[in-house]
Amino acid sequence: MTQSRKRPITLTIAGSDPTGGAGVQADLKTFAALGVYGYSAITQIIAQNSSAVAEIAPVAPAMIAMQIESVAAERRPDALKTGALGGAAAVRAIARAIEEFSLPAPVVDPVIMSSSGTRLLERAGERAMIRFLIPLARVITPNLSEAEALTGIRIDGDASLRSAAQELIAMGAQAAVIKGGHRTGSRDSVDVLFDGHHYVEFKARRVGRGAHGTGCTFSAAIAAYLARGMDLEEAVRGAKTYVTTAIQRSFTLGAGRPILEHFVPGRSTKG
Ligand code: PXL
Repeated sequence: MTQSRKRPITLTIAGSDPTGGAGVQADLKTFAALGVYGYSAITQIIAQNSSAVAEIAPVAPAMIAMQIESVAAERRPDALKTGALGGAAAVRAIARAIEEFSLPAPVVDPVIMSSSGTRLLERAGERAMIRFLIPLARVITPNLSEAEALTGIRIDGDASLRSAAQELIAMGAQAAVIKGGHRTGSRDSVDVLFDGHHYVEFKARRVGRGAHGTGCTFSAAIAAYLARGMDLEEAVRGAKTYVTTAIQRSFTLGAGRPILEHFVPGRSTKG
């Protein structure tokens, strides 16, 4: 047996989706598809399918922190992402664990609602995210409504979108990608990356019809590519391509929203 020191490891700190379409399960499939080893720390167990959330059982904040501590003690991950976190105490425990174990700056997917419309982060959790987690972020990846909720800026065009990105940097994130997938009136889905200096737009033809787990998969792919050593812009570009292909090949399980096909080719080379 060999101990693979070279194999990149990515950690997801997120909620469980038993369909496997979103949450921790989608993250682990994304990591596997993109050639990185996956660790996972579960924040809430969610009884749901691709149509609706039935019940949420939050994991105690100390237990979330202990999961992170256990895997980080084995070997420190090369990158990490956060997803649905539940409440303020969980957000705080996670931020504290990231600092205490000197983990890499996280890709923060500020999940507020499930794609079926149930709250996965309490309002106090939003405030805790602004106070404790956003200041640690390598990049934050809100959709339009999450960007509006976190910044209080109504996004109705390019200027206000850029203002919201600036506000997220002012909160302490190193970079922000605001996802334009939910923007209406365009044939394209345009994501805007701002690193405090430059704006970069990532455009893809709008595909699909509201697949389940696209945000989870996008942020997981960014983390996977960062773990493989890409710079942020390349990681975001690769993640956008990956998620677009996964949406194009999506399928349905039943009456609910489409499930992504995660096992599609990603970028094979560095940088
Ligand atoms: O896409 C947001 C999201 C995040 N995390 C979990 C989810 C969902 C959407 O349904 O189930 C666990």
